[in-house]
Amino acid sequence: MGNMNEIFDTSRKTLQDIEQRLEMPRREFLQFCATLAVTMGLPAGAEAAVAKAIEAAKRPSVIWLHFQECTGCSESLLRAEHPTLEKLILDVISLDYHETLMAAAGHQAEAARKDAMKANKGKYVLVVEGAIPTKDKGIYCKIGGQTAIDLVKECAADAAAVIAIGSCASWGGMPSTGPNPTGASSVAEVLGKPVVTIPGCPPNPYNFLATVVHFLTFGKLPEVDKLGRPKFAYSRLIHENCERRAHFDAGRFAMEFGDAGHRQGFCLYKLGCKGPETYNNCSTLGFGDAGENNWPVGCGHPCIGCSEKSVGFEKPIHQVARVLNVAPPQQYPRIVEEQGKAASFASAAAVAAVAGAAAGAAIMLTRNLGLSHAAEEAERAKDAGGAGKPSADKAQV
Ligand code: FSX
Ligand code: SF4
Ligand code: F3S
Repeated sequence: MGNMNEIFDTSRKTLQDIEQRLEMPRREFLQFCATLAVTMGLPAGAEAAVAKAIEAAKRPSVIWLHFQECTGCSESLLRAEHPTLEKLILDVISLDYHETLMAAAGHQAEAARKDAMKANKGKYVLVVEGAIPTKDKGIYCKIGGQTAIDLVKECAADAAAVIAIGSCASWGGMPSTGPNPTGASSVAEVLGKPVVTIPGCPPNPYNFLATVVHFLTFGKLPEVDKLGRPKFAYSRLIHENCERRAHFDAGRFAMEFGDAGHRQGFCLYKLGCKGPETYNNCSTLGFGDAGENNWPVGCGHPCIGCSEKSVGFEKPIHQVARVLNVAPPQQYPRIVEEQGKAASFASAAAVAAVAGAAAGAAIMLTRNLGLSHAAEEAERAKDAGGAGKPSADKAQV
């Protein structure tokens, strides 16, 4: 894998081309490639391979279907600067069918989709946004006279890859919440086979872009977990890398919106933050280009677990989360660093003992959080003249 200098030295011409095509300075283009490489968790220097793939690859044809959703996924992609979607459409992917963005309508639009599918048979990427209603033979969502069920099956048949973008397409999302009158289902359920999923309501556009660019760079989709989520984005809990984690560990919590703790940026766990049971990279990546801390918790709102099935849109927003992992956050300094020699058995054992004690302490802390939360609730109910019913929101470990 090359590095930035190699790119500058050997590919000056192509970088100039790309500079003109994207109307962006090459430095910004390389920064964009570096951001995507970091998002994908690739080793240092990989941005060169990403840059080469973007400038050299034949733009893959992308067919983008919309079903039961709010179009927030497309909206969030439109907010992805460096480069803007418009430039990506022109340079990185060939977006041949997208109902919200295409100029064509009616029969013209249908013809564009069919033409693109025929011309790129077996090579196009199908992106699906939105859940698919399956009740009553799928009559609750029809496009051009076809049900969403038929449309997704037809388009998936000859696709090189299928990507479900957003929680709706990934696992049903908001349209599938009880009582789910339309039988809203995920793409994988309707196709009867696994697909790559980029959950989130909306998902971070960089996770989608990084997935597509991985496909361009390596000719295959990134490694995914058992739910089809790219591991580079969804293998860590939000809680593990949250900027408020030190407050959680120290027991400093906002108890109400606008109280002193909330104003001081304390942990939002007791306001129902679902970061401890939600796998996503929101706490490390942020959204859009509006600056630091641009994500729900960074803005002072608890994570609602929008990307996590059985959490987002299912658990009450103010119910406290299950704490799935009590290990210290990644950014905490490591106790044993590899510095050319292996740690001794004794030091490894000492570390394990300390880690065990820390985990135990954290479990106790978490249990106590649940108890203290329940006690506070009961106290408040008593003050308010209620029956003092203990809260059902007890943290479970
Ligand atoms: Fe909306 Fe997309 Fe949510 Fe769903 O995002 S932001 S309702 S995940 O399908 O448009
Ligand atoms: Fe951050 Fe929420 Fe975890 Fe608190 S509970 S540290 S706010 S993710
Ligand atoms: Fe959603 Fe929580 Fe991230 S609400 S956007 S998963 S911080």
